Amino acid sequence: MTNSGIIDKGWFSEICPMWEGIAVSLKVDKLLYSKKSRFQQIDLYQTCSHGRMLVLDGIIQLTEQDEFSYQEMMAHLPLFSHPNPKNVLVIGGGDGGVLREINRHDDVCVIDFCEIDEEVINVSKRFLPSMACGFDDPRVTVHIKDGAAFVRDHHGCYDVIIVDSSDPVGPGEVLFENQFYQDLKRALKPGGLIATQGESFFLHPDWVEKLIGITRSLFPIYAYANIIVPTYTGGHIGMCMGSLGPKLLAPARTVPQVLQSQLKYYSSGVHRAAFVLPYFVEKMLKGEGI
Ligand code: SPD
Repeated sequence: MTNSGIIDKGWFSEICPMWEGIAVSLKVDKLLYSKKSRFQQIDLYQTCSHGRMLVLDGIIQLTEQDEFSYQEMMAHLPLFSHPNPKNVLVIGGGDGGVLREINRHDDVCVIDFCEIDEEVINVSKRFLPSMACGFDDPRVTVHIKDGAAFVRDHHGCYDVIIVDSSDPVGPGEVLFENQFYQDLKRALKPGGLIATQGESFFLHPDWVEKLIGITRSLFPIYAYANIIVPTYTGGHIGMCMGSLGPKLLAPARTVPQVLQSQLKYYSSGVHRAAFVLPYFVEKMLKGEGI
């Protein structure tokens, strides 16, 4: 195994110690790009059935075929949970998919976008133009920086912070620590909220329990949402949310029809449904163990 994943008889398999003994495989046609950046191995495949696929350190980040579910939920669920989001920070997500979705919100005025690895942005602009299409929006400022350091230096600035991180192996590890969450809270304006990539309650309940525990200890309102993503191992991923005011479980505003018509996954019904969780996860939310 290399940190590019495994290729066998034309199939890419996502083998990772974080989900021992289970893997998603996609038949691939061509490796379009493969290079180690300062931070990680970046691979871009043409798959046979799911369009192009971005892989970082052997882990699938997205495929063109189903990326919309993750990117729409990571953007619209937190933004529609807030009554009036004007200032938004995105950490990670160098492919630009979450940014594309945020840009659909006309009322958002300032979007700070902080990504540690500029190469991911460059590769996405070159190979994933349908995702990396929002960097030139005049509201967007791109910061090539460590997200943890960036939030440490910003106090009381944002209505919504979205952390589109990779998994807690490699450069994303620090984004799963208590200190980072404390810094996120301090970077919020009064009434602000955060949404972070929250892993899978089937594959790593230990991580989910840790993230929920941190959020519960820091925020008066917290929640955990489920997102279906067929090409992530386990078929889904979660979003951890902490709020200084907004209630989270339902949209705080009507989703305008013009915006809704541009989406494939998010809707006000999906917003509410995402928080309906299996009983064992409900117990984790209450701190009653796994
Ligand atoms: N296990 C994969 C988690 C990947 C989360 N980030 C995806 C980036 C898409 N914008």
